Amino acid sequence: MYQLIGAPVSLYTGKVRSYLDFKGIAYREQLATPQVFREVIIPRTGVRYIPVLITPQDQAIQDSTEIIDHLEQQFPQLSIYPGGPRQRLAALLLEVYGDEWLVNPAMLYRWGIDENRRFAIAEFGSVRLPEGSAEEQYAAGLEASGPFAGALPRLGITEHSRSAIEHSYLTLLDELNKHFAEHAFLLGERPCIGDFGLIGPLYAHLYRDPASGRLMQERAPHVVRWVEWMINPDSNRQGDFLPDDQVPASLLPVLQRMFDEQVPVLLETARQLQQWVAANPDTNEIPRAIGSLRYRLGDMQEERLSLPFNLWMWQRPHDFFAGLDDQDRAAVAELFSAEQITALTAPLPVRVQRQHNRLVRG
Ligand SMILES: N[C@@H](CCC(=O)N[C@@H](CS)C(=O)NCC(=O)O)C(=O)O
Repeated sequence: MYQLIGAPVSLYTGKVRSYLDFKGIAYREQLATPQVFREVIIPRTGVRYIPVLITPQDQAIQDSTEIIDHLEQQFPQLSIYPGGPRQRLAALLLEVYGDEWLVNPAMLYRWGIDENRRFAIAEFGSVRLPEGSAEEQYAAGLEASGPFAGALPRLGITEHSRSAIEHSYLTLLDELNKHFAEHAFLLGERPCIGDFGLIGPLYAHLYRDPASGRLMQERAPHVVRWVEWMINPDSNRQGDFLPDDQVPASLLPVLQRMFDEQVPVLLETARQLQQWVAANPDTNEIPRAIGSLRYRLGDMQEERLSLPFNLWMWQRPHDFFAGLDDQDRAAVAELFSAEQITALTAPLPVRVQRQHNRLVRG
């Protein structure tokens, strides 16, 4: 049987769990306790990330996207990758948006609101010290969560950027609420890879942390309904993507938001990676951060680290578009603006790949 190593508080564990449940794949969930880190995660993957999937053949896979793509090959029925070029591209983009950008509101709301912060600390503690008393767990949670809470400024989540991140998130909730009032999932009656990208932050943090959950209930009940279908899939609800490669108009503002907020960061990261490679011609492994950049939300600007892993995710929609024939490109151009396509096709002079769970030059 498959084993999913992760934790209830973990964003990317939530993404994979939701996928396993949707597919009806039998698995056992194992809490990523310190002992499991020591005995399994670190020796088997060489890194300290969750989730990790252990397959029945005893393969250990880290990274939610690699796990899902591995399982898609084993369980091709009810594919989460739509066949049509427009739907497929929208799905791949929204996975990148959820995985690599909505982490910002997720982190801000978790660590920037006392009630959520206390809840999360207790939850971290229950993973670190499953048998401990509430006080022992809280103390352990304080220590275990330190690096996560401490990462906010490096992600550009500061007092200066706070209200712009809140505004962006609340507007996104309104946009998604309108969409999910009409559609079960992003692209119709079946979740796509984009739904699984969004569910990470929108479940583990923004639904499950108590103050964020109340906010979502009050402001965006259709988003709550979507989260609940994502985390508790009903085997009777196994429909299809919308016909004729349709991407509903209600998703266009969400895609535009990604192009406005996140894509400039991705393109600047690609530029910095080219410089980094020129300055480090003999180094194959790419560090987690290669410098810093200014990002913009509305008229707010703030500094954050440039994280080349983002480009590994961005290569997916980028390469998908690059591989389309003229007819499919024309179909995509009916949905995406010329500016969006220019951004999507901006060259990626340095390719990245993952090798033994580390990012290296491709
Ligand atoms: N891209 C990875 C990200 C995994 C990740 O960042 N997991 C978090 C927990 S949700 C973690 O383990 N962080 C540890 C760290 O950042 O050092 C994936 O999709 O699995």
